[in-house]
Amino acid sequence: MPLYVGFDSSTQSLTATVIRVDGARQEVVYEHVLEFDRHFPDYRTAHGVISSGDGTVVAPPLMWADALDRMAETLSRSGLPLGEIRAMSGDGQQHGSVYLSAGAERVLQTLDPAKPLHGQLEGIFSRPVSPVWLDCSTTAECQAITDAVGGEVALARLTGSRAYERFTASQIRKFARTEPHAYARTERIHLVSSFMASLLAGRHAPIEPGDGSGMNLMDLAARQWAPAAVAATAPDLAVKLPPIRDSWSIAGDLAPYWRTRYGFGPSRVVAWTGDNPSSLIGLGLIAPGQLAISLGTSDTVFGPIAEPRHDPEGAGHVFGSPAGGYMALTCFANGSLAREKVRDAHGLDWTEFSKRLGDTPAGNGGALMLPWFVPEITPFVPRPGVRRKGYDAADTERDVRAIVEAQALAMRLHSRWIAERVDAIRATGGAAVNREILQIIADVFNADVVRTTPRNTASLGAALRAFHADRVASGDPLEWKDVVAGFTEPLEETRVRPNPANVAVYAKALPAYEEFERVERA
Ligand code: XUL
Repeated sequence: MPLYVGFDSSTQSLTATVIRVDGARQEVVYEHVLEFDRHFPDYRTAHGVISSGDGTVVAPPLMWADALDRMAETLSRSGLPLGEIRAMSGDGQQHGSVYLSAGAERVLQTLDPAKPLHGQLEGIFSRPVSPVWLDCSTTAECQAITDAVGGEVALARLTGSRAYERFTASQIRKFARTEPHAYARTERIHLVSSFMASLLAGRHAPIEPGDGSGMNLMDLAARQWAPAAVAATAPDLAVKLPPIRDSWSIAGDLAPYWRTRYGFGPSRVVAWTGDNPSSLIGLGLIAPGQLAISLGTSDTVFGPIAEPRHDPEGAGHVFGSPAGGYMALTCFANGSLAREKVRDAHGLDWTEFSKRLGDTPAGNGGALMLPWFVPEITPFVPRPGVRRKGYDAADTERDVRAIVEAQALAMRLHSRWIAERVDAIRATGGAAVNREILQIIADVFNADVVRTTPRNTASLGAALRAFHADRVASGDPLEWKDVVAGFTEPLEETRVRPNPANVAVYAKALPAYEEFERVERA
């Protein structure tokens, strides 16, 4: 009974998904979530991060390691036959970086299975915190890198994105400038994904092209480090970066620590990717023309594309797809936390929030909001501030509809470059359980919205990637469509169809929203 494990080390939690693939039978046999704030209060995070108010947002990498240790313990008590696990993989929140000192690999190789992980890892970090994707403190570094590489267009052509504050290159540059000694002591810079894979494998794991393309450092076409971008970022960076390997490469066998302490077998550890590329697989999006919307801490719109086409407005990204080829993505920082802020401001629960959406008309009588509760990535709005037009913030009905319509209109506006027309959108993330939100998305995009079995699509994608890579490594590769078959089909009962009258309303609202956004950003 072959089992495969996928982990999702996302902003707010660590999830594990275990799948069984047995001839014609495929099923998810286990899923478990550990929330960082709740299960690891000693690290004092809020929503998984620590913000210092000046745009700097970090998280303690030791907390992620601690969570992996706790998850392994939970798995060991689950009753699953751990010896049947053939391979494990995972994904991390994208862009975050982990800084390790010389000697870190030796520590990972020789962990004492009699003791928990966190006490043994304290010395391996040359920087105790990891900057994460919510950080927007590196505008000056972005400019310097852009200039050195020959401008925005040149950088976007080379790496898939213009310079972004949260992308790893500008974060590394800031660290090298503000803490030159700690930077000099850094032997290896990992992404969240490759750091977590290194813990499992007991050695430095590679970076793969899916997550590597979230750094402004990878040559997207060659799927290798881009020397011009590396040189523009920080001194001696080339020797500090892990190698880039195929997404299905094996980082090693599971390290003795995990086997002795928890009773795992000699499972293969497959390179980890980013949470969005992993969701792409977990949603079964393996061919161009498909589109997904993830309603999570950040909202993202993404889909596979055949060629590395670029967003003419420069607001989107092209990443490598872990299935080969490319994926396009646009990320909105004001996702579920912004929805929650409106919900809380009016003292509602989610059921009451949805009821307000159900009771109010499409188009909100012309009322509009720009939902910039925190600095926004798309469009780039470094100084947050919510704008309202045609209504008052105290108007609960209008405010609730305004936030959801604003988010859907912004997604449509800033994803036109990915797919001009879409027939069906796959919705995922926590808020995808809310049919009223999905109805507004269906009406704004004039497309059906469907869901797959509600579960964490990123960790499912990681388990499917482990399955795929294990078959490749065993010399018995499977086509991607056969890898995802049975796990990612849309659920017909979740289909939300566009309402033609509302589609017409939003066709008019879209240019009005675009203009409001343009004026307020000017
Ligand atoms: C994508 C992005 C976020 C993070 C966290 O570019 O910054 O979606 O991956 O989910």
